[in-house]
Amino acid sequence: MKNRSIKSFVKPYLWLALIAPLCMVGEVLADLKQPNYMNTILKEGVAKGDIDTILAIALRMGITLIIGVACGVLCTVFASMASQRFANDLRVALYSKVMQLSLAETDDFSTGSLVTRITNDINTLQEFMNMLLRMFVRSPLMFLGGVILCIQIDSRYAIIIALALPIQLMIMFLIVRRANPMFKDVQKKLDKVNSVVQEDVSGARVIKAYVKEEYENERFDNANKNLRDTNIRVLNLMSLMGPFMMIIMNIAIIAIIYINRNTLDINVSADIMTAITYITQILMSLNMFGMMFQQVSRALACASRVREVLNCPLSIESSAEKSEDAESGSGASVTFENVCFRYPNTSGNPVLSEISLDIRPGEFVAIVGSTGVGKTSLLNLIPRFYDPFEGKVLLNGRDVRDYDLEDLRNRMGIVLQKSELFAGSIADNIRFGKEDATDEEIRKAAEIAQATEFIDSFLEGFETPVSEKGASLSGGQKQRLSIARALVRKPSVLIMDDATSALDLATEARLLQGIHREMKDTTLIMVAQRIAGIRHADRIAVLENGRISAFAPHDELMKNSQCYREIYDSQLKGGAYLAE
Ligand code: TTP
Ligand code: MG
Repeated sequence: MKNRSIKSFVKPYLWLALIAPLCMVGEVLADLKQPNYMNTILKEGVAKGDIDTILAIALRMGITLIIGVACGVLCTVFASMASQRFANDLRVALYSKVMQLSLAETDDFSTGSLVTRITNDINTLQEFMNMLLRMFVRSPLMFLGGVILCIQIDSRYAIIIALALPIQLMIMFLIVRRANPMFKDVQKKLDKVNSVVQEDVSGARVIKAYVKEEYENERFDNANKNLRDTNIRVLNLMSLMGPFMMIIMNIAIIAIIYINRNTLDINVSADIMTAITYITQILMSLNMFGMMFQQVSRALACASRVREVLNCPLSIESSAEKSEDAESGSGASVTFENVCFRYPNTSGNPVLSEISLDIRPGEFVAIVGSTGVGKTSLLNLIPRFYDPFEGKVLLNGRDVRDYDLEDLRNRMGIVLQKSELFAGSIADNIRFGKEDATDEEIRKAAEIAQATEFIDSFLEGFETPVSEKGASLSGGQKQRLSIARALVRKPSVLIMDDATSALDLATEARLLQGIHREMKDTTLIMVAQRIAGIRHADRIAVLENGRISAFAPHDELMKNSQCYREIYDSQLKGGAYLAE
């Protein structure tokens, strides 16, 4: 995938982005003209008591005002259209990139930070663009226009401006320089707040179980306080700008009056008023510069964060080619050739070393081993959740890296160790495995997964709503739905990671019989803790210290593998499972 700059997202709306500043020019010209009219009213009208002139100029003032306001409204409309559309496109692109990220990258960014980037950071960019199209045009124009028109009234005012500007600029520079790093900090603190919220909301059950509300509240409070304090510090700093401007402005007014101290009549007063208005405009627009710098530094911080995700290289990339061989339904062979694997950004002993396995199409292979030995990691390599750093994984004799990623994963039914369901009905959740599955297929998959019994006991059957993350179902029910979701796609390879742990032995046995009967051709790779369920597997791989120590049918392993025998003894002879 080629890298995209943030600028490229502005391109489609360039014409909107050009019209908006043009309208702003109109508004500024109108605003600059007003003090001039005021001056004429005072000099020609009020001083000479000429009501007609007053009315005529007032009318022109009114018209100019209307034109100004109209230009202003149009500018706002175009600027909003451009910035909202730009932000929308960027958000969509960033979201789809986040969906593409490999697990290694999502782990790295953290969920909270990804959410902040998609929401808050892009919002900031949107506000910035809006401001860019309006204030960034308004301030310099106001400034220039004000300076020129003010000096036109009396060239001596140039001295006042020349004295006031450097002081104001200096103050602004000092403030902005201190504020800049704080903005980066604010975004980071926001990440933290989002991370805590995310973790706590999704882990609410555990928090309640351990009565950790207080502790978690504190953790959230801390994150939140941090954010608040940083925000307040920045705002305090920025708010210094206003009072400073007022002081400078008042000194400037005194200076103007001082220059005119000997000739204070109505004509001069009119000039003074106009000059004060212009000076105010000049200083105000200068103040806006300050705000703009602030926005620029905020936007830069956010842009770099968005870019980081947008152009993050994918560690798992799809190979372009689609392969036509073997339609789903018929089993596929899975081969591990000397695979070594360790998680990205970790060091030390690899999780898996020199794994070689040759799983035939349609075979039922079980993987056993003590907890934490790397069973899940081994399965993760087949759908390319991660890539091995040495060796190859092959599907139907072809390196999984040579498959189109979507095609590769579509050939598999994967039941993860932790069941994840989504909000929706039971049928929706099963249909997640195959979008166009008929009701018939869904029921069939549920039947094999031994789920119909409990589904039918619900009043609404397959239409029973499942709450977020499947919270409304029992662990075993969730597992069976996850299995049905994998079965409905009639995969070539069915991967089950300890997916029957919450089922009793009899249900597990019926499930495996069902799969064996209905999906004879499917290759089944199953991690299990309990030997009772998998003793009839064609072959069983024993994983020890990240290596395969034996790979044979049950009877043979009983004779040859000490590790296997130990597991068997601990479970059966020890009386842990009396079902045998
Ligand atoms: P797993 O492969 O998860 O071990 P397992 O599936 O055999 O364990 P269980 O029976 O409990 O399900 O983990 C192997 C090692 O890899 C373990 O030390 C933890 C580590 N690991 C990571 O560092 N990152 C990961 O994302 C995972 C899944 C594991
Ligand atoms: Mg596991």
